[in-house]
Amino acid sequence: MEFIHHSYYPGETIAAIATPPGEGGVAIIRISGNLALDVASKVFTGPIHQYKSHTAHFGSIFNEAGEHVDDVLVLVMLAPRSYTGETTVEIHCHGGSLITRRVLEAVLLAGARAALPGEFTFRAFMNGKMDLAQAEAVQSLIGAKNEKALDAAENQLKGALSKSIVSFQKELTQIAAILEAWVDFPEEGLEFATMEEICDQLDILCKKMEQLVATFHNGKILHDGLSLCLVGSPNVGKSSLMNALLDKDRAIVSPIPGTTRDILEDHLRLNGVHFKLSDTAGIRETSEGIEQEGIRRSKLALQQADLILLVLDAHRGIQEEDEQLLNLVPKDKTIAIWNKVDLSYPSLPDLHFQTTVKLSAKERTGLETLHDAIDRLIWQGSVPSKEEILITNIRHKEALAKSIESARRVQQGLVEGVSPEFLTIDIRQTLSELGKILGTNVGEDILSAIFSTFCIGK
Ligand SMILES: Nc1nc2c(ncn2[C@@H]2O[C@H](COP(=O)(O)OP(=O)(O)OP(=O)(O)O)[C@@H](O)[C@H]2O)c(=O)[nH]1
Ligand SMILES: [Mg+2]
Repeated sequence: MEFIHHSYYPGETIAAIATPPGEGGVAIIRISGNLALDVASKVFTGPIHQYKSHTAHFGSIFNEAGEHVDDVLVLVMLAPRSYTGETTVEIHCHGGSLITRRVLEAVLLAGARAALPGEFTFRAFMNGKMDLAQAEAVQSLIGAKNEKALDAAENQLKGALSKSIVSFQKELTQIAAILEAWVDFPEEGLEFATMEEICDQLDILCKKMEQLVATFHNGKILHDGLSLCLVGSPNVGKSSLMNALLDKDRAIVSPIPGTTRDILEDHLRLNGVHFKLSDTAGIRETSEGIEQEGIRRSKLALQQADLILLVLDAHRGIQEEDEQLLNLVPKDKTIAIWNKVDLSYPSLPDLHFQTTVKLSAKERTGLETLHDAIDRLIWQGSVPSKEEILITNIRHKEALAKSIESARRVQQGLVEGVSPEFLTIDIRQTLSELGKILGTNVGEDILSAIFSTFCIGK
């Protein structure tokens, strides 16, 4: 792996196209570093060094050979008032991919180095413009697939998560100081706080951290979305329901059992959550090779799904193939669906699922009830509010979990009368784990792993 650190010299001037590839109205080439103005002045016709910070100027770009490349708008942001904290020049040119590349080439020939993925945000982090949790929020913000994920990313970028981590650190630092005082001055140390007081304080702190970790369930749903898998025996109407949920004619529907063979996937958004919806081959005993393979894939998809929609035919009632499926699906993540209720049906047996929904995929009735049932099952009654601080990142979750573990060790140690010398080690450990979330105490490998997932130009 190429470590972003290896090519990092503070202030070195970097450049990249910041807008997505392809044609567009405008494209932006971003230049950041100590020599940003010098580099830009070599390619731009106006007196860049004389421009005030945060002003825009019209002019032309010429390349090294003196050829006119494009007429552009140039934006100057002087250090430290820029995204990276360094002097930054943005060139807004016409949005054709060829023009944009030519402008970038001219800028690189004028002395800038091509930026690595995420290098602008990396600079912002290195220059103290944002901590690591905020830098990661930039990526989540760009990648947010729904409104709730966007809210969570915005909160994180504004520093809501960072603030709670800092407040945990403050409290722990105080406790660490008291424990260290005990080590150095066993007599006077006890004047600062009693052991019971520290135990209580640690307990409250751990509970707060535990509450934050518990938001990861919801945070992950918002950040990554969920996989939702339609399963059932042949002909019960899985593909019809796929089409009804997507509100388009996505899958082939036919009265012949065994129509769907491959797994069909599509994206679905329900109440602000992103789902990967899969339609699968109807599961039954068969000797036909292709169908067997389809069924093998269905069973695999069923195991991997976050949520299962088990489709049953209300008109036909439960048959042996359905019985087998009813035993196969994990009940806690399955919604049972009686389909075809537009036809006549006998009284339906209780299947002992948390949720059972009656609908008609063909007539598209009862879908609202299914939406609500999905919502209830995923949020387990606690839909996150707009302001709630959510952990959406596994790295943060793990660091918090380790912090709690070592903080609880300190608490236990106090109860058992362990010498404070040993406890200070654990409390330092807690602080260091929390620091990882904000980006202190993290190694090059972690930084590289984080920033390499960014796009070039961000
Ligand atoms: N009356 C009625 N017919 C339905 C309904 N849903 C599906 N069907 C019919 O049932 C038949 C099978 O539907 P599909 O959606 O292809 O069923 P499937 O479960 O995907 O079947 P396989 O892919 O073969 O496993 C078709 O003739 C559909 O028109 C419904 O809600 N009501
Ligand atoms: Mg089908």
